[in-house]
Amino acid sequence: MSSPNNLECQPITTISLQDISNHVIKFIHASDIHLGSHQYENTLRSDDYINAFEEILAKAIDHSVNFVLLGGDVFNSLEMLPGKLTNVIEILNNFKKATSGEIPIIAIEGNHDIRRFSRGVRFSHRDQSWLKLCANLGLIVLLDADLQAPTNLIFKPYDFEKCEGGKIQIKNVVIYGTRYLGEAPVSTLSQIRKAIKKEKGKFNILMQHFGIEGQMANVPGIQLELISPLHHRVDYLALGHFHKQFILEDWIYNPGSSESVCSMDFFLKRGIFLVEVKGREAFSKEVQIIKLKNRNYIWRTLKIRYKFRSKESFYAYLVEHLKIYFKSQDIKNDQSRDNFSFLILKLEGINPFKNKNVNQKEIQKVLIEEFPIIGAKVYQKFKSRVNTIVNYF
Ligand SMILES: [Mn+2]
Repeated sequence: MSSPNNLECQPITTISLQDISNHVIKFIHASDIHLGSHQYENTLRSDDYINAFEEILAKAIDHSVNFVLLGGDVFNSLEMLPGKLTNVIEILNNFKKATSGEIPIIAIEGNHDIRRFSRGVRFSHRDQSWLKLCANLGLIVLLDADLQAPTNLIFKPYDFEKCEGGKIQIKNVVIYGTRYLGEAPVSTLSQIRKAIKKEKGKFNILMQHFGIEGQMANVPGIQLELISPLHHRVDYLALGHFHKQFILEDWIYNPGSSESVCSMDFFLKRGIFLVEVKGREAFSKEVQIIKLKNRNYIWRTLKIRYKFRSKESFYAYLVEHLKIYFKSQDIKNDQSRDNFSFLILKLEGINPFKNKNVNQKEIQKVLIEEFPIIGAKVYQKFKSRVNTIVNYF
């Protein structure tokens, strides 16, 4: 009884609007979230990674996207504190509820998700991950190919009961993905290329976890010309791995890590992409770069020119130097802890002590007590003894 009534009540305009919206697809592409990371063994800092993940999911809701892509290294390692994992599961559960399960999160495993080591044990296979757990709980779609299978079976459609598969179609977008395939998966890439179907009216996305040579100095990656053949079948290559953001040739996209995972990351361009694909057969694409809030950092270099009688006098000297800097930047102590920065302090020049080394942990404690920071990393780049002697003479 109710359904004919409903049909009668449905205005024609709704149908035509739906028809148009079918040809616009929006998604968020993020990567390298490194959940569970404990940068500099700092507990407060570990929440920043979880906050970044929450921010990404909030943006997915704000922009009413059709799906979210996570290009690997979603977790930092197999070692994860139960409390942090519970947080992540809760966030995923809440997201699923808030979106009535209509915004799937589609992920692949990066090298960090499937590390071979845990608690000093080396595994012979990389076959377990927290992402698998999330997929088995029905909270994400985890894509992986069966590279041993014949070409037409390499990417099986995602099976929501078995929680596995290598591809998933959402409207007219087909998303293919595999786990991390090593530093140089060149031969595997041609296998992947052959297994991807290029069909009229379908926009193909391939999710991979590798870097491209030359995009980060001294970090190995695949040569761009070896990836180019993929473009015949792939409209959008969704990468993860390099923590620095890059876009190449209008089809290769790497958002960079969501938070900085090592000190160098603080200086890199990083964020997420909000992508809109329009069209039925010929597609047009708009990619917006979104910068996440992220923890602020302060980088200071201090040259030590003389030796100190006691560690107390050295610490007092450090605090004095930094106080001047904090004052000059108008950074006040009374702000909320959410706004506290992370301090990276590089000590250069000569070792301030005659017969001992600087105690990192003690300095960190002094600095955290004195300044509005959540943590501090102190690098010591003192001249070697030989150099010091040369300087003195
Ligand atoms: Mn990573």
